[in-house]
Amino acid sequence: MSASAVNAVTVVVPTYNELENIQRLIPQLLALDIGHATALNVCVVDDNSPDGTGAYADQLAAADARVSVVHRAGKLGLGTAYIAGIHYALAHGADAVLTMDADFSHHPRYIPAMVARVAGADMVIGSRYVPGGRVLYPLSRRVLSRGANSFARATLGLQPNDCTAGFRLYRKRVLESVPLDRIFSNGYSFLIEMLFEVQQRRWAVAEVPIIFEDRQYGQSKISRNEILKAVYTCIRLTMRRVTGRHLITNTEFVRSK
Ligand SMILES: Nc1nc2c(ncn2[C@@H]2O[C@H](COP(=O)(O)OP(=O)(O)OP(=O)(O)O)[C@@H](O)[C@H]2O)c(=O)[nH]1
Ligand SMILES: [Mg+2]
Repeated sequence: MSASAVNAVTVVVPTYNELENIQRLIPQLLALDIGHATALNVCVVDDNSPDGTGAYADQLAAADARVSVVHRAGKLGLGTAYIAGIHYALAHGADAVLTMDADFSHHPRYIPAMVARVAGADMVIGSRYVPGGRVLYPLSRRVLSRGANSFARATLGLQPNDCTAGFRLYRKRVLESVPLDRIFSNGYSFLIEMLFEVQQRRWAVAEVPIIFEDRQYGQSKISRNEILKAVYTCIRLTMRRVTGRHLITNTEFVRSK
């Protein structure tokens, strides 16, 4: 599928108790140079964080029209936070949506390269597992992450090297082609299921190397049973693959528009 540069990127940042991080992250995002022809907006999706992340994001939004905040009543999970942010971004003029963690594991310094790369692709992954990419994590987490990736790739035939990364840039047409509200997985499972849907539609997925660093501020929110959910997601999607349910491809989708 032919591609072109994107004009308006919205960075969706799901947050739960990330005050110290968004104080640093959002100014850095707003200061990024992603090319003069491309606008960058930020959408924080906050789940009523007890540490006041949502209220702080509101202050930033009042000071800069490029920032907006989606408030949800309580901790409803990362997967649905991505979906809420994606819906908001598409309804407000984005032609590409970038998702990232708030805790600097996904460093904003990689965003210009991701935006440049999407000019020749439909989706770009900020990838730990391509040459030039790395993970600065304790060994146990590295093993877990590698294991999850290998499992998802082996069971679902996913092609990218990093299938569980939340650092992703999607073109609008990709997001519109996927039934977002039917994806019920959360956390890592959401990321696997979303990539499965994208690959099923044969969108062109590129990877840009990133160095993934452990968070410096705040605490992890991903629970251990995410691992079980991710395994279940792979089994469920494998069943779907085996039963051969027909899904329209990207070209059919674009033609039908
Ligand atoms: N809105 C919202 N954001 C969430 C939720 N759970 C996690 N997040 C955010 O999603 C991002 C990823 O969560 P992390 O806790 O960093 O998960 P992780 O990177 O696997 O864990 P660490 O490596 O320990 O940081 C962060 O920006 C979180 O604040 C949630 O239920 N709702
Ligand atoms: Mg993190």
